[in-house]
Amino acid sequence: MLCVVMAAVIAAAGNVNTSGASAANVALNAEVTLHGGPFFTDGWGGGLVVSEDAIVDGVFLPRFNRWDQGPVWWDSHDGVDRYIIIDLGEVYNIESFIVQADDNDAYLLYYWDIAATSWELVWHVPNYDVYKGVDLWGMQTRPNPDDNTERYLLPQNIFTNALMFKGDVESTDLFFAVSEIQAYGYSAHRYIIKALSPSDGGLGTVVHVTLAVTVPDGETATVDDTLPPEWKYIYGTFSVNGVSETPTVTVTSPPSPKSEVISRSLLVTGTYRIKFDAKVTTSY
Ligand SMILES: [Ca+2]
Ligand SMILES: [Ca+2]
Repeated sequence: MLCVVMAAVIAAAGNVNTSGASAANVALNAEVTLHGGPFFTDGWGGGLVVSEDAIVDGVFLPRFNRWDQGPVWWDSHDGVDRYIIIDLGEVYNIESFIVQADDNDAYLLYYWDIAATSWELVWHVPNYDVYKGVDLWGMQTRPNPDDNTERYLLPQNIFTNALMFKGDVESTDLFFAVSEIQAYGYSAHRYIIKALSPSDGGLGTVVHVTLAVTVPDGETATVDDTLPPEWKYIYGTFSVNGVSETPTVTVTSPPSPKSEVISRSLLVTGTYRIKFDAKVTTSY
């Protein structure tokens, strides 16, 4: 029997948000879904129906644009709890936001706390019905209606893969609208790729593979172990910190020789010891 031990310590959290690197809008073209009740109904009449993708298309409407002529809008006079989910697709370290929404409402922007598995408020987007003594109307950007590029900087970065946006029913005329949500940050997800060596076993050998990975605070990882083509993963032998699991096993596409890739995502900070067995099925 042979053993292969590999260690991977991924970059410290502080290295993700390297000073000097510019944060990108990580919500751009993300997947948006509308929930809780009908949108684009009632209102003032004559409101436009638009794609929910308008919220993340990177485009602001002209300042003072009418609330129901271009944004995603909803009428909450029926008391139904509506909300918008933005699925970012992977985990990001986010430092700031910009929102363009109807002036005379406050809004609640939440993020999905991966470790706590709950929605947490990240920005209570202010009501700008009156801003700096001026009575505004229509679509207005927060934090700065005079500057669509100014960002609301969080007191501390968050680490998330999804956002939720709602109207604040305590501060509104119950006609809500949003035309743009931007989240500025950095990818916090690392891919750890390990290719095992054919020289670690001969024909018929069962090889025990151990991979040690430390995921620091503020990051997540996907570990991909690629077997040599001569090896075959032995099902039922995969464990993480001693607990049996079923990993994601994929086979690399042709051309031959095909290899198996054994994957596990690590979404919570910690130290992991991943073990599995493979058998050498072809001589080389
Ligand atoms: Ca937009
Ligand atoms: Ca309103």
